[in-house]
Amino acid sequence: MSAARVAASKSGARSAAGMSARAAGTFLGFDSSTQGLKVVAVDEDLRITYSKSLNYDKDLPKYGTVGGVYADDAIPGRVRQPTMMLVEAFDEIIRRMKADAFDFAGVRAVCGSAQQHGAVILAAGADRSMRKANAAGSSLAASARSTLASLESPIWMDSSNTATCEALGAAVGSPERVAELTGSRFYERFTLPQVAHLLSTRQVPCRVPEVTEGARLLSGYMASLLAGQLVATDVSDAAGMNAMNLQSCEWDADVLGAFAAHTGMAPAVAAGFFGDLCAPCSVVGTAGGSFRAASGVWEDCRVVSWTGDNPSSVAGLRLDGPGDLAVSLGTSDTLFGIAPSLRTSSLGHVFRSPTSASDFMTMLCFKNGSRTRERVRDAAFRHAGGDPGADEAARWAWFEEQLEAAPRGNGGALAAFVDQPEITPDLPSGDFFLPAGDGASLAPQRSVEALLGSGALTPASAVRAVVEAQALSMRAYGRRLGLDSPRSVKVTGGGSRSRGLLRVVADVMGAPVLVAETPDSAALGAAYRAKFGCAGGGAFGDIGEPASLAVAAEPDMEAHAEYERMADRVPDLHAAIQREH
Ligand code: XUL
Repeated sequence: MSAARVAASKSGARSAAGMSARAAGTFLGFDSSTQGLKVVAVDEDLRITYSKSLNYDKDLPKYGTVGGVYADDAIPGRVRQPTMMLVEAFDEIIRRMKADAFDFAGVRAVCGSAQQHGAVILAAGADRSMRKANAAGSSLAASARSTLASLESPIWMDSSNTATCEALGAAVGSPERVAELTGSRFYERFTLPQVAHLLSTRQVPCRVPEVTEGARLLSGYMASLLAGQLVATDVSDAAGMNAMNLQSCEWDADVLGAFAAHTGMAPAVAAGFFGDLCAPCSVVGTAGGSFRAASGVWEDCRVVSWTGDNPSSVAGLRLDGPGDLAVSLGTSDTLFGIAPSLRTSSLGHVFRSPTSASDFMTMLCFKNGSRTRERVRDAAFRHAGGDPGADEAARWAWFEEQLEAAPRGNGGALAAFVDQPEITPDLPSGDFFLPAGDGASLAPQRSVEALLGSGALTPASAVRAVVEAQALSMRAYGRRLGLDSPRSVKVTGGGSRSRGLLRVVADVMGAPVLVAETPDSAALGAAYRAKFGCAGGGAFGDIGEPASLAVAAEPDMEAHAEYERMADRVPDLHAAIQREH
């Protein structure tokens, strides 16, 4: 008899309730994102039975984050998150789930996703101290505390390490070569260049293994937290580290050699610095003592390897094959799909698939997503004399009206709105406007306020310009990576609530736009992956058919032809911006 059954027979009424719930079976998916933590539960038929979310700024105010992060004005490009905030969010959400009488005893497996690339830096003896705290049934926060060599995690928004990327690039070879090896050229936000920078600038002690034991992706660390010990990292998220060889799914010897040389670490130590790797959706453990004590899950509840939010959305949106594209409209906007063939490039990324050991996924990430839409919306709203006390719902309703009011294509003018230095392609911060017409040059005004003030933009055309600029950029660069002839585009993330925006995406991509039942496709994908992990083999599709996605917009092919001509000019606009800076 298993330990779990023994526990069940000893605990009377709870065991009876627990066993019936277990027979029904629930699969739990978390999404530890930049701005908050979400959870979605599905039943055996993949129906959503529960969801909950919390927001770091509002629900864990003692950390004083803005948009979930600390942006450091003293060091340009530096963006961090307090690691303990990410961890405490689990204790908090579990408390709230229990207050809702969520039936943890029915959970068969748990999986999750985390914002990609972010790292947790481990203190010496991390695994031992995590196991010890779990044996004592301490809170998840207490089990994490002594595992951390740094209380802050570098995250995907950080771009303070350009010099380190250049040094690593010079050591390994051209951007194309690095992309061939790892799926992406060295990008500032990727884990290995982030960690190399922290160690080489001594922001984190580089005494390995005496003081610092290693580093893990946020996804791998969160899975460890639930399992109560350090567990292996899923290859689908490890591909976002610039450390793994995309073909062999092992740490790449050339890249780790450059990492060791850059940080002064012994090569043998560097080889073990990022821990073990595992195939997608591996069962990496069962619920640890801290997770069990906090929630009441059974000790045979499986923990399935976590992945990144974008790969998890591939699972949540059930992308089936080439031609099935997805757009995620969140803090960053991403365009991704199953790769038709393995084609790497120095712009964009190739990851291992989150749902199959043999496939790949292709992705482009645009740093300027929802926050940029909001900034342009607010500037246009102010300029139009909108009520400064208007809430978010009223502002978005106004945004929708303005989007409809401006003519499609803004008469052929192009724009780029850049809060955070953009990476697809590299663009400096600023707002840029290129009027229509041959030989036109960039407007001298470099902020949306100044463009509105000069009359180059009206409130309505500013709203349309930001939506079209983002969609056209996806189209222009997506075509280059082979994401060119979509059958359909599945849209997820907060931005998928805007009907007008979905229509622009349909017209720009020239394909029907589908939206999911929940905008939380990453958490949903994690719940599906939890079920797949339990199945122990077969194809992802075998876990069952989820509710079908609804068609939210059909493309107007005349509009599409117009947008195709505009998309052809987008790289020229970006080249002009780069030339002038
Ligand atoms: C993807 C990326 C972002 C984060 C956001 O490469 O950096 O989309 O995953 O959570």
